[in-house]
Amino acid sequence: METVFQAQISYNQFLSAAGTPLQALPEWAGKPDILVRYYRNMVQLRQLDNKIIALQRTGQMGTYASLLGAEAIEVVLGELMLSDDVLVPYYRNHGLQMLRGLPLADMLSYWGGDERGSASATMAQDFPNAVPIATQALHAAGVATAIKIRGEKRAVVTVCGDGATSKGDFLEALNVAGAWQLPVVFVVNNNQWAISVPRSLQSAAATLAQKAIGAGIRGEQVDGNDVIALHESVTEALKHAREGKGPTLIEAISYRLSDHTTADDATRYRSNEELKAAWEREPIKRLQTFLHTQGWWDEVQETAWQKEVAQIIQQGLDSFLQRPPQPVEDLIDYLYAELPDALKEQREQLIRNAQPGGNHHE
Ligand SMILES: Cc1ncc(C[n+]2csc(CCOP(=O)(O)OP(=O)(O)O)c2C)c(N)n1
Ligand SMILES: [Mg+2]
Repeated sequence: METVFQAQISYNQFLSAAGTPLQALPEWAGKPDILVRYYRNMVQLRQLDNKIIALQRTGQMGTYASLLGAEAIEVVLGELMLSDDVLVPYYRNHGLQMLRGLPLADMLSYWGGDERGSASATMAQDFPNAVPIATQALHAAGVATAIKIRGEKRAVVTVCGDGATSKGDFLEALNVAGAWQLPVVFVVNNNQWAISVPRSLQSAAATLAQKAIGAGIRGEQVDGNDVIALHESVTEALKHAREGKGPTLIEAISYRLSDHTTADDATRYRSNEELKAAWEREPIKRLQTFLHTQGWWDEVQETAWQKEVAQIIQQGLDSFLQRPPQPVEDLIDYLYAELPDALKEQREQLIRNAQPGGNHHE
């Protein structure tokens, strides 16, 4: 018998969990600018994440999907995607959306249940969050098809979770992206859990990256807590896409340090030991250690930045909390070009009920 095909999946890592280089670093990492920006952005996202959870716990925010542990993926994609590229995000990409210009108050509006948060002017090219699992992968393939037909040099980036890679939509998107050589980058945030389903039960495949092989596209694994490794992999994948050299699947190994959302309690299905071990590998501490060692960041800068971030967050929060409520008829107004009669009646009822003294039990 002869071997007709062989494949390998590589794993990319530069910084150990302890923040020490494991191999020679790329040239750009020999200077502080990008790495310090990564650090500052990650710190900002983490403080914001804590704040939003506190708001939810005090009844001022809707159900929220934390991005605790995914900060590195967010900041690297935010840095490397160009404004002309298109982001087709899922519900754990609000850090990335903000780095692409979504104002904090709009982001908070979305999570507060106000869809005006998805209609921000800065999101003219990007898609709104996909909550239905893996559907965004197909949307991304569609956008990439349009870009290819027009002959533009733009990349589409779509992100999903480990659980999403089991969905038909994801595999169909990979397949068409390979068949048509589309300018798209699929990033899998493999945070080891899909609500209460662990990665070990999700798929018998040794890596999720190898799903790329079946579709005939590039696929690799990268340490999703290591900004340097992510930067290298994403740079290469975006270059391929923009130059018409086809799609890439990047499996970023991370860990969901939070509950699935604020509606979940992860202590019911995963061990404290596992969580504790994951905190040893998280992305911020290791970069902080590296920056300290290089002399590029110190305690004084840390304190000043934490304080500045608190102010930025408070400003965004104030403008979110002061935003006049959405007109109640918005619930219906964007569903049809021509409103059916039954909904016309409901719309009037809604408006009447929303007025002070309206009969809320009608
Ligand atoms: C089509 C569909 N099925 C089920 C759900 C319910 N659901 C919401 S999140 C989730 C798990 C997703 O896990 P993963 O893809 O690993 O992403 P993560 O939330 O861990 O980032 C499920 C099943 C959904 N939103 N959409
Ligand atoms: Mg997951």
